[in-house]
Amino acid sequence: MKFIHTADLHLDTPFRGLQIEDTEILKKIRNSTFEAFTNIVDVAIKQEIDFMIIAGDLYDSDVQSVSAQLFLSKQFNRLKSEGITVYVILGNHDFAKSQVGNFEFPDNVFVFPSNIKSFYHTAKDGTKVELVGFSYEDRWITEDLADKYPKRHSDVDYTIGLLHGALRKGQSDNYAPFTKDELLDKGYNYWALGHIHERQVLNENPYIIYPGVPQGRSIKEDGPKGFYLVEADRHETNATFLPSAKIEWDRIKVDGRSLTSMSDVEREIELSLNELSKTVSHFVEVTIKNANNLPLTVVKSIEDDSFAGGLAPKEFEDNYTIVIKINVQITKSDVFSELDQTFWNESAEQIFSTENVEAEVLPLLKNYRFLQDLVRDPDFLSSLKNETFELINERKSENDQS
Ligand SMILES: [Mn+2]
Repeated sequence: MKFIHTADLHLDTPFRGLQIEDTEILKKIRNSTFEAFTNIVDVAIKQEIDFMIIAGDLYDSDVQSVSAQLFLSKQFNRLKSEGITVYVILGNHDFAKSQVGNFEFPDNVFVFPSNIKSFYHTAKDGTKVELVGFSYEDRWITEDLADKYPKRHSDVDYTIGLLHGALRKGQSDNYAPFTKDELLDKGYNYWALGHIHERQVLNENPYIIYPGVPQGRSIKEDGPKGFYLVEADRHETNATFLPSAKIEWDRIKVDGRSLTSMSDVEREIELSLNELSKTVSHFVEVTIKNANNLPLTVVKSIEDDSFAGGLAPKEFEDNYTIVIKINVQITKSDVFSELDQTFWNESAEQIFSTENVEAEVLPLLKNYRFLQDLVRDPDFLSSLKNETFELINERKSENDQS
């Protein structure tokens, strides 16, 4: 049998705060969460899957726009006409109380209630599947519901747990907290998770997967985004990640050591942009590292957003590449003001002395002799100092720009 596991569609994300004026491009951005789901439905139909799982957060806002509701109904109807069932749990963005008065979904769509429930599905190849899950009634769930999932029954071939939640951390566990062992303990064949927007495979046998968002919604959600196509029988499960995003957010790092002029910078950025795939659009944040040899006037004009704007957009048929931001990082000490520099020199001397590090760190390492030796190594001290300096520098340039 075949099924698709997706989550966190966040349909109709408003994409606020983007410094883009081109209305054509803005329109494409606002459409991207819809397009990504359309792509998933296309694959579902082409692959003739048995059912689709959506593990929460269909909508971005708890006030669901009519256009998002209509869109979803239309896509669900496309699946219905191909005989594909959809199993949905509601998450913390689309919790049940927020759905009152919404359009009803077509009858191939099963939404889990707020108490743990099982749906049963017989796949085209005869595999008997049990799907277990629950929906968020409200915005937060602090209770350990994972523990309350039933153990695997022997009268089905394949059991899937659906869960919108986060690994228990011990504090602010507001999203149906669970531990990996709790899930493994149930003996299920597959755990279809949602909530964490970055793709993660928490376990492989059996699979416990966060597919991540099908469409990245800001530079914080960078890299390829997609969903999982799963082929399985009672003995074996193969899960394949497939891309669905039409727009990819990318962070690109350029080594700036050899750059001494504006045209150097432009050429170097162009080169790295050319390496990006041409099959999707790219929104790129470029960081020029070690830009120590760039004249300060050039640094200033690069940090001015209009330079990034001047580099874009590049179009490849339907797709385009846009540089949305350029960061310049200078590792030389003169990026600090005189006062900061003096302060840094004084405090660094004090903090990264052998005596101080030994006094502060050694007690923490009393059971780890091999680490104690490392701490006493002068090379380690100086690299610790350099890395700290670089980190402060990075934070500082981030602060200056925000
Ligand atoms: Mn989400």
